[in-house]
Amino acid sequence: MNTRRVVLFVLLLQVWHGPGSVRAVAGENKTLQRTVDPIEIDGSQLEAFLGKPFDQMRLLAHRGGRFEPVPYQFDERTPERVYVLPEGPKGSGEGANGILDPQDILVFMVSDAGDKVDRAALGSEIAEVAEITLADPVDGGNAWVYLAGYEDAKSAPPAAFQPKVRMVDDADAYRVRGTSYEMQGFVNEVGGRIYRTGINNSFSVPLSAGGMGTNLLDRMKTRVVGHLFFGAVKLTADENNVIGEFDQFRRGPVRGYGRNWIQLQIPVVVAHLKGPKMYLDVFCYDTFILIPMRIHLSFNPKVVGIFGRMSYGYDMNPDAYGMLFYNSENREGFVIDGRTSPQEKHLNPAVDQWRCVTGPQGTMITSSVWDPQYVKSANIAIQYVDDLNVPVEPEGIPGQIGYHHNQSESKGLKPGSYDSLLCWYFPPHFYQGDLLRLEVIRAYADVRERPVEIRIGGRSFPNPGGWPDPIVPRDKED
Ligand SMILES: [Ca+2]
Ligand SMILES: [Ca+2]
Ligand SMILES: [Ca+2]
Repeated sequence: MNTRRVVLFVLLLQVWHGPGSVRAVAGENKTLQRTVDPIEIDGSQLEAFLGKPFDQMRLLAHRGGRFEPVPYQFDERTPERVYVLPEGPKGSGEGANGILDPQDILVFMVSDAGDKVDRAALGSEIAEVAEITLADPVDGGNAWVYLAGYEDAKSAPPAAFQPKVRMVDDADAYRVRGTSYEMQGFVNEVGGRIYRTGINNSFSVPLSAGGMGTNLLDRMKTRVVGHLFFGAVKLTADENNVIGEFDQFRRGPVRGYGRNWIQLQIPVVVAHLKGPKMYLDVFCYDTFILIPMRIHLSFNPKVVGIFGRMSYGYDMNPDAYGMLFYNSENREGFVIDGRTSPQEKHLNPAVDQWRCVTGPQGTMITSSVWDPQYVKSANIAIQYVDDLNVPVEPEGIPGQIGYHHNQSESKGLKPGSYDSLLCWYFPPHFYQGDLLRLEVIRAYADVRERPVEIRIGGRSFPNPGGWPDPIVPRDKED
C-alpha cells in the first residue's frame, strides 16, 4: 500500500469510527521473501524488557489480517555466556532465572514475521512494545514482529505452539525430527558403558516433505586415525567405538540444541595425556541443523609428535539408488547406483561449498565452513565413491554407495581450539528431476553469508543466527 492510500484508509476509518476511536492496522505490508532464516536477538538489544519475566512477554505478528502470537523462545545463558541445558542425563537448570538478561537470546523464524502496524493497533493491554524490523540486504524486502510486554502473566495471550522440531531422548538412541528430516545416532558400548553419539546411523525424509520415509543411510562414517610419538602409538576411532555422549540439551518450540562431545581414547601407556576432544554443538531447526564444531587439542602435538587423518561423510544404502549427487564443484549430477560411471571417476576433488544428495526419496545438503587456522595446517579433500565392490569397513552394507566425505590430514596443528561450522539442509520438496535448484541452496547459505538486518529502535545489526554461538565460549572451555 503506498503512503497516499494509507492516509486515505486512515481518514476513512476516522470518518467511520469518529476521531479518537481509530484502531487502524494501517502500516506496511510484508515484502520480505526470506523463508528459512532463524533470527537471534540478544537480550542486550531489548533494553526495555531486561529484568522482565518471560511469562509476561509474547512475540506477536500481523499476518493475514490477524494480530497474533507467533512461535518464539528465549534461550537462557549464564553471565559467562554458557547456554543453560536443563534436559538430558546431566541436564541442569542452574543459571536460568526465568527473566530476560542481556546474555539471553530471543529466537524465532523469519517465516513467522508479518506486516508493520500502528502502535494503536496493538491494544491497550500491552504495557510496552519493541518493533523489530527484519530487512533483506539483497532485495530490500521488509517484515516485522513485535515483542510485547504485559503487566502480569495473566494478561498475556495464550502462546502454546507445536514444536517445529522434536528431539527425542530415550535410552535407545538420540533422535531428532524436523518437518523435513529425521535422524538417529549410533549407540556404542565401550568398556561396559553406553554412549549415545550424534553420529547418524539413519536418515529419512517424511512423505509430507516430499520424501519416502525410508532410511537412506548405511551410516555416517566418522574415521579418525592419529599417531603419537611419531608413529609409535596409534589411536583410531570410528563410529562403532568412538566414545561420546549427548548428555545435556534443551528443547524449545523453535529450536532444540545440545552438546555432543567425542573424545579419542589414549592408550594406558600414555594415560597422562588427554586425547583430542571434539565438541559438536547441535542446533536443530524445522528444515536444517547447524553445528558449531570445536576441535580441542590440549597437548602440544610437536612435543608429542602427533599427526592424523580425519574423515566424515555419508555412505548411503540401496534405498538411495537413483538419487543424484552434486556438489558445488561437480554440478552434472552423478547417479547413485553402486556403480562408478566414467564421469564419477573424474570427480573434481576440490574443497566444496556444498554437497547435495537428492531424489524422490528426499534431499540432504551438507556444507562446512572451516576454521582458517585449521585449513592452514590440514589438507582437505573431497571424496565421492559409488562402488559396491569396494568395502570400507566397518560398515553395515558392504561397499560404497554414493559415499561422499571430507578427508583432512593435519600435520602442524598447534594446541588450542579450532571452530568450524557444519550445516545440514533438508529443503522440503526440493527434487525436480534433473533440475538442480541452486536458488534454494543459496537461500540457506544467505542466512549466514548475506544475513538479514535487524532493526530495533535506532539500532541495526546483522542477524547472527546463521552461526549460533557455541554452547560454551572458547575461553570457558575446560
Ligand atoms: Ca535469564
Ligand atoms: Ca554411479
Ligand atoms: Ca556401505
